[in-house]
Amino acid sequence: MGAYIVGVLVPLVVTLLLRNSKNRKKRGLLVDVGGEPGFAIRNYRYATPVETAWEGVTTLAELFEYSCKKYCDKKLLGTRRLISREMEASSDGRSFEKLHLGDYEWLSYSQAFELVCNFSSGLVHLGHKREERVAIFADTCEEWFIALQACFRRNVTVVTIYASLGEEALCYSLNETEVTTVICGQKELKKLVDISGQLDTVKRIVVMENEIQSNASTATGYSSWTISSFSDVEKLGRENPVEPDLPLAADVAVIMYTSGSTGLPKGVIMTHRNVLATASAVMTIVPDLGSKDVYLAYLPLAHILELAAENFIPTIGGSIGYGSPLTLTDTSNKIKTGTKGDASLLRPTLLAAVPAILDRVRDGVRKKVNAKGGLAKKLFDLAYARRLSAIKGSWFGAWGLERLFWNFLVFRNVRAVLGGRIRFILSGGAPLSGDTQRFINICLGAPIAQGYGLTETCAGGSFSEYDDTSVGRVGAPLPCSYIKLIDWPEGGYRITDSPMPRGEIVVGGPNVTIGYFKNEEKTKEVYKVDERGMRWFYTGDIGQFHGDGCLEIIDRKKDIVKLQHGEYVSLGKVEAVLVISPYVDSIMVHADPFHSYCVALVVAAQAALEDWAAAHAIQFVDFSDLCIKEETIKEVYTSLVKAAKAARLEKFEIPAKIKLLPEPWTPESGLVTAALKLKRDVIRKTFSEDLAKLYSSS
Ligand SMILES: *[C@@H]1O[C@H](CO)[C@@H](O)[C@H](O)[C@H]1NC(C)=O
Ligand SMILES: *[C@@H]1O[C@H](CO)[C@@H](O)[C@H](O)[C@H]1NC(C)=O
Ligand SMILES: *[C@@H]1O[C@H](CO)[C@@H](O)[C@H](O)[C@H]1NC(C)=O
Ligand SMILES: CC(=O)N[C@H]1CO[C@H](CO)[C@@H](O)[C@@H]1O
Repeated sequence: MGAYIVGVLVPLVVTLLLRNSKNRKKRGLLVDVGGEPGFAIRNYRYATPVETAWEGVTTLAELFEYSCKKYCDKKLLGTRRLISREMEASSDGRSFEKLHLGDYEWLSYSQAFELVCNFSSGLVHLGHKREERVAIFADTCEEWFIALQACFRRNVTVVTIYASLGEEALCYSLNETEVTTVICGQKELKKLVDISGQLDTVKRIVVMENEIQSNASTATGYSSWTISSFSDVEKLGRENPVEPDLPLAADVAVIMYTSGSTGLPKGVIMTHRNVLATASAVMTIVPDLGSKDVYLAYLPLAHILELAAENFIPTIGGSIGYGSPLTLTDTSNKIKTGTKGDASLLRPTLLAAVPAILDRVRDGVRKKVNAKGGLAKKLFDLAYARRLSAIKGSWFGAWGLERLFWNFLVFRNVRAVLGGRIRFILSGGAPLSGDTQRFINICLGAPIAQGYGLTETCAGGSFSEYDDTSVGRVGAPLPCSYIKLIDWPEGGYRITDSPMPRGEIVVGGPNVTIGYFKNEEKTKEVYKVDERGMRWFYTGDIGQFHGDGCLEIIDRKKDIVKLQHGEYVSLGKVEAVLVISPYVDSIMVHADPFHSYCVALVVAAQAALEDWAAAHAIQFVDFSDLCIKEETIKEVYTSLVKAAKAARLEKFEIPAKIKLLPEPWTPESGLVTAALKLKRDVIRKTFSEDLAKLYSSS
């Protein structure tokens, strides 16, 4: 039982020796700021907000050129070549398209820089004037990055649009920004063709040839548009080079349309200074960055977290390998059986993720372990429990010999799923559950830094540091921002609350954007400049500051509804509790101020419910049929109440009625955002009849 000696005694000694170092490090300090009174915190290392981490660099165009000149022959951009598309039959007889992808092929910094300069010149010859805007509408890929940098070198503002955005929103954003050139993928071209009649300002389309995109028919016959291929534009520029026309720090780099959870999208205006401040700040969070770092890029570039990450990786001489959520691991949906996923091939060291993706990784690992059962499961559970207590004990304990032991014995296989070299994960876009954070943290052996920020603050906001092992918090303010809490008496949150000050989160600093494009009214409502010239953005989120200066998000103003008898229900809080039920895939709680109780729409977890039905010999035609059965609803409801009780929800917080839905909510269906956040208004509209029924049948 040598393993036990290593496993139990060594860490015990290490933990005892280090007990004293458990005093919490101060990560955020009080700061005196102007504007509305509140409780303001700054990063402990920087007294004033940081604007750039690179001397003499003030724009993203300069930053890219600076990096390329520094790292010439090192690898910058890597893309997998498509070998073939194949149809594969799954166990239930349906067939799916799978991709057979080759190795990563790399462009060096010098090569990438040359392509950027060429494409930039090509745009000029295509007839694109610098005061006109370009839209990039495509999945994340190498061409996206090159096109972005090319536009920056001509001081051309780039409009970004989520590839999963609906037609209406697409039309609206292209029209509002009077875009003349759209750079898109093949499948996005098809979408554009469908709405071509409504696009008054678009003159040119540049289509990426990226083979991984589906092979939609190339449009012809739209005489009003000039359609060129990406390589044509690059060639045009190569043969007719043009001097760059570089922007200044205050020029607009990007207008980013956020897939807002309500109504039409809003375009957030970001200057070079804004994005640079964010990239500088991210630099300070990740320890030991260097040219050995490899970043796996697969989140939408239309998301600020991804955009900032891809702009800062070149500055450390790192490499960016492209992938997609559907080809990420060996078992991803689109990967040909027996071939490698992006992560296991690239073996990245850094990864950005949204909670929904990490949740999937966690569920995948759990499923695998449970399926194995027996000794493997026992060993996993033991290892997990040991690591958990070590991490909770102290950070140093987390690094002991035992860690090496369990990593070798148990977690090595889990780590291999993402290539085995991950040393840091950035999570943003939505709050990550403490459970997932711990799980990924332990299984991958890599810290997860959880960030909080909005497109409006240009991802600036807060970030937890690599040596902070607590869960559920989003860290201290970034070096580029101040964070202030202000009273929201209506919702019952005050900065004088005990044990922690609570209130609406307001973010200030050079990272705060100018406002919404062509929407002064909305801009005035949520952005304010104080008497000292500092710009503040009112987030509408509710937070509390811990004693060490770290922020925790506890609520959202919009998601708090006052019921008929005056009790406040925080929809997000209740959902976070109920989603723990194994029968729940997604859930939306709905509260109506004219009723004294709330109700919920529950997207049922198919596998779990079918297992239950099989175990209880319940007959059903298909899953939809199972979801309307009285006994199914009862079973799910009982499990929700159990979760609610375990979390000590109040009676009025527990939905009185539920409706089970068989179809999952996906970004394509428009019911959730690309980051899988609920679009409450859309869901309410879509299921308005069901909601009405839930209330009427009481
Ligand atoms: C960049 O473009 C904007 C908008 O066309 C313009 O106002 C600004 O002066 C340009 N910047 C430089 C340095 O020419
Ligand atoms: C496009 O914008 C113009 C004004 O900029 C407006 O008059 C027109 O109705 C818009 N078209 C669509 C399809 O939204
Ligand atoms: C894909 O596009 C190419 C070039 O346009 C064409 O030759 C090929 O037949 C297409 N493949 C499929 C599967 O549609
Ligand atoms: C948009 C914005 O707030 N810009 C500010 C960025 O920070 C510098 C200096 O801190 C200010 O001069 C800008 O006004």
